[in-house]
Amino acid sequence: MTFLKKMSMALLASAALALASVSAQAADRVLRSSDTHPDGYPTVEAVKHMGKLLEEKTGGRLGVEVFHSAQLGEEKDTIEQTQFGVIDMNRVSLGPFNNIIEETQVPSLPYIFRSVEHMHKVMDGPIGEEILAAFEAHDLIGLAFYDGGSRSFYNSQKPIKSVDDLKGMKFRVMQSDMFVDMVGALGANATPMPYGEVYSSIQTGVIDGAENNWPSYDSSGHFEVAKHYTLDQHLIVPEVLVMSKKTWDSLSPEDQAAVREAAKASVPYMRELWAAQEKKSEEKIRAAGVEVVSEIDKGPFIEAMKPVYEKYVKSEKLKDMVKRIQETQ
Ligand code: GTR
Repeated sequence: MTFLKKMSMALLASAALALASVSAQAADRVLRSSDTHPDGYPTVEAVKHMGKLLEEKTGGRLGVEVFHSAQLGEEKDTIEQTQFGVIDMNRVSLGPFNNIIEETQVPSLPYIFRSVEHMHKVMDGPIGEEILAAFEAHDLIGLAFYDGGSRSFYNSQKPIKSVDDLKGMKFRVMQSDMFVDMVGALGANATPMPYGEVYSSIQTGVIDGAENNWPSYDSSGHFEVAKHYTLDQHLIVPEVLVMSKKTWDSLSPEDQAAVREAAKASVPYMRELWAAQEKKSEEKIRAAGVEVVSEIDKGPFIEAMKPVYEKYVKSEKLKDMVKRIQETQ
């Protein structure tokens, strides 16, 4: 090897080291947090912000590094890894928790919330705290809820203007039995599938479409292959930031309190980013020529969801929670 080549390799190696130390941040202990979304997405930025606050609160004892873009895997798998303590923190939709933690089914019920404001009111109050507390029995600590807007159907075939138009179509849903039944109740077929497989599955015609909010429809690129979006807004499902109980148990009570405070303090920041991103994504998608059906009678959609409530809201505990949510003004 020539001297010059050796020199340039040494330079490269030190540049890589410098990069690694920058991304590993200045904290003594850096917690690894997973997110399926790309860098810059509101959830990713909110957890980064939470990490900064945590570093300040703990005088540099703890920090957070966000592994965005599903670098650590798809949501269902990263949830298991977080339960095992392989991943310290995770920002996920409540959907993939539905099959594991029954309390998460309630805020994931179709049309349970009248509006995003109603969802905030519920999740910011005692019902939200009860749901966060339910994670602990499953080796996770629920820290805070983030926004996920409202989710609507998009597809590659035709504009959907009524429940009838959905008949026989194939949609991807998150890995939750309740969402499979939700799509079934509308007369369509559901395929639970990891988020990362949706684009190619629509492109190759394995499915006709999926359902999501404006920012995810945008950042996933799904709008490029599914150009019909119907704002039926069947779900206003919150997202959640959790910590592995293993990691939690290794922290001092003081640091545990700092984690909780930093997570809660990142919520208003997230909501601001979210509101701005929703607008930006909607503008971009409309400008790209997507056909958006926004005038739609939601009545028949809501009516069709009755069997889903009957099947999933069975125990007294869940019935009571649904009732309290409906009564929340
Ligand atoms: C997004 C959500 C992700 C993921 C995704 C999906 O809106 O933020 O956490 O659940 O939807 O549909 O898989």
